[in-house]
Amino acid sequence: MIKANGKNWYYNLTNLSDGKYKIVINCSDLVGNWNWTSFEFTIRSSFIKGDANRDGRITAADALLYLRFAVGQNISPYYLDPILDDVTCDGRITASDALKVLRKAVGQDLSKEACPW
Ligand SMILES: [Ca+2]
Ligand SMILES: [Ca+2]
Repeated sequence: MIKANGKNWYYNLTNLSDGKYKIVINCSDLVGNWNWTSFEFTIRSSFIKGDANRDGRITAADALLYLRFAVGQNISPYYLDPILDDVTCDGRITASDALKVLRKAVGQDLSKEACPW
């Protein structure tokens, strides 16, 4: 149910599963002039940075998903967020992130790097 309080509108989205969502709002005034806006958000009930396939472990499979994402391949049903999943502290997912995930997967100590993990 949508609730309105003056010009502020409220709608609760509940029981969402993990994933990326987009909300599109279409609005019109009294004479039928239309405008619209949209925004995206991500829901994650549990989060381990580097765990691209969300199985609770960081493995070479995760590094491969990072690499596939970095080169523009569809990794559905998985997804990576350039901010949340970034492991190289540059705000994007690149092959460097994939390599760092692989290094983490094989147990390398990454705690003393410029972007510690
Ligand atoms: Ca994993
Ligand atoms: Ca990065």
